[in-house]
Amino acid sequence: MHRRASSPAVAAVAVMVLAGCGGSTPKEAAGSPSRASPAAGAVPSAAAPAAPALKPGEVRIAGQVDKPYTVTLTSLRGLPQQSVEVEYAGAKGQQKHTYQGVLLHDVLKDAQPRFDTSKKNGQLRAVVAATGGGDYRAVFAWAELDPGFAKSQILLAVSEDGKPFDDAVGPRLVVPQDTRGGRYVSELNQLWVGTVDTTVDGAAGAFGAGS
Ligand SMILES: Nc1nc2c(c(=O)[nH]1)N[C@H]1C(S)=C(S)[C@@H](COP(=O)(O)O)O[C@H]1N2
Ligand SMILES: [Mo]
Repeated sequence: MHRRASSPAVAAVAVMVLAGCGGSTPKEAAGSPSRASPAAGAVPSAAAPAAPALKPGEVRIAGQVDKPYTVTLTSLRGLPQQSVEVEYAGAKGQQKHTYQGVLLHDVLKDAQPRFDTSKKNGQLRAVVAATGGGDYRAVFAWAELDPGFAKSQILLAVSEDGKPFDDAVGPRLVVPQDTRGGRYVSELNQLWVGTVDTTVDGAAGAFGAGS
């Protein structure tokens, strides 16, 4: 059995798509009895359309994409599977597991991210924010999860060491290139894809453009 209780905050998290990640969490929170986070302070973006309420175990893929959609462990099991053996350090020491699941890249590209095609390698400006139980969140650069760019096999895992995750708990992100477990987001419920537009010292990064 997976050791994390399913979060009661899943539905609340669904309306928090663009809200900032509020409270700070200790680096190693594995010993804490509950990872549920308060929804207070979360301000839904005025621009965001009403978010559909997520059922336990559902993962919403949205953000700057043309086809937002929802996956579950059941739908993920119907897709091509990969298997990875990984090792990572966590609060409980060194972990070694075999995970089976679907490439994160496969799942995200089906949502048709809106990359900035007016820019060279527009997809390299994109990021993915993965949110799990307790509003735990980690960010990825698109290039780290795109097998066309990096030696990457980031998965939405459906099972750990041959044991399927509970349907109501949902998939776990598996990040073979990471040596620490921090981005192995459990009880995954949101994947937000977006392009980063930077403003530094009040200016867009256009210096040298056209030269
Ligand atoms: N939803 C969620 N996922 C999480 C965390 C968390 O607090 N909440 N902690 C992370 C951290 S810091 C680590 S080290 C690993 C621990 O994974 P393990 O339980 O397999 O050792 O889970 C990661 N995934
Ligand atoms: Mo950790």
